[in-house]
Amino acid sequence: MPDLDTRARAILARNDRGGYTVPTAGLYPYQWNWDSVFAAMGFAEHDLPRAWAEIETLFSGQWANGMVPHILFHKVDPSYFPGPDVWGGTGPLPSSGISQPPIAATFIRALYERDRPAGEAHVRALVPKLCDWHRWFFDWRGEDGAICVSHPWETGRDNTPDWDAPFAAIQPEGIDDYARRDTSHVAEDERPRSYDYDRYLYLVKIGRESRWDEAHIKSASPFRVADPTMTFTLLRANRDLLALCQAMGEPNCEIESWITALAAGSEHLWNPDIGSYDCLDIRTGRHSGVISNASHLAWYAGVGGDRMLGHYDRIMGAVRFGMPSTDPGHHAYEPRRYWRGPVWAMMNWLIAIGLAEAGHAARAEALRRNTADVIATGGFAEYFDPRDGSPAGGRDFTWTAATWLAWAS
Ligand code: 2M8
Repeated sequence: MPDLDTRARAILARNDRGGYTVPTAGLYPYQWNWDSVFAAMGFAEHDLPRAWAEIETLFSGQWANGMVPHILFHKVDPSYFPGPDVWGGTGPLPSSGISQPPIAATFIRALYERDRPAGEAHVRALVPKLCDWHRWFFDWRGEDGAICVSHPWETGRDNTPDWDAPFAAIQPEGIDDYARRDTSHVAEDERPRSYDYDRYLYLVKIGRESRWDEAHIKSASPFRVADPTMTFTLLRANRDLLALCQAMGEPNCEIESWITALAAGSEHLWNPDIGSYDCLDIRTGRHSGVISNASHLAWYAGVGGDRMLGHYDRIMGAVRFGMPSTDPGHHAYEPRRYWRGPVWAMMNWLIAIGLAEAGHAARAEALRRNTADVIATGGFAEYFDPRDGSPAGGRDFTWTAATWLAWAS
């Protein structure tokens, strides 16, 4: 659809701040980690050098311990809270103190495959950085091969019902008064509740006050949850990183051992009570009992065979537009509230990559068409109501435009 193509390219151009894109003006005026990777794939459709620049700007914020932050605050903008002063990041650029789903290696590989000669120097420079970042996950987020988060924002699925039980155990004491900015851009009932924000800020305070001392956070924070988004994207990313190393003539057995550990660790996320992958609270040993869109990333990680197929077909059959971020059959499902129900186009893309690779080409293609329909219906919104495709959250959204250009269109 040429009109949508033009609009999508215009959104990328409008959100371009020179070397990096913002997810959308106003609501998110900084560079976000996984948003930038999707943005790069959108740019790659018409401007490959700009795609590489996006990734390189992201890695310019990498910390000495290997962590690649979830937000880089290139230019302070009061339209977003919490900003750099609240985070107190200790890296080379003003940044947050946590990371985000490590999808970069996978899509760096895809950029490289588009044009190997043009990509070679970029890949050579990025491979050691990717190795350092992936090692950081093992050092500080690994639990028996499953990858944990120290903050919900690290998964990118900020207010999924997966956090409801761990959050109920947190008393957010001693947080300063604060004023949210998100609800001045987006309707309150499409965003997390104040209850969640209090806990988000309490966890940021623990990190900031320790100067992001990961050993302290790992032992002292009340929140440590193993998560399918992180475990599955890192497993997949390591396979792609290994392929990049091999292409550069630098085979790396450390990565092979990570792959083995993550494949075994994925099993800890299998909840036999619901027959699905979900989150595992390391502090209590309890599963979340939530089937989310991240549960369906098992194919993307190449684990579990077709264990999720029954749930996949049931859930896609229950909504007009899928994949909802929470199973509509779950009591906490809210079709318009952010990560508690709405459809996220870029998650669909990741799910479809996995489906196609697992031999489910028809389902992958149906998901692509369904995603194209939801974008044609609701525009380039941040997320969509699974019932009617109506837009929710931010508008003119970078990753929705990029997902359109690189996959859905
Ligand atoms: C959302 O998260 C930020 C915090 O990181 C927020 O709500 O303030 C999430 O959807 C996350 O996955 C995404 O990367 C970010 C920017 O689009 O927004």
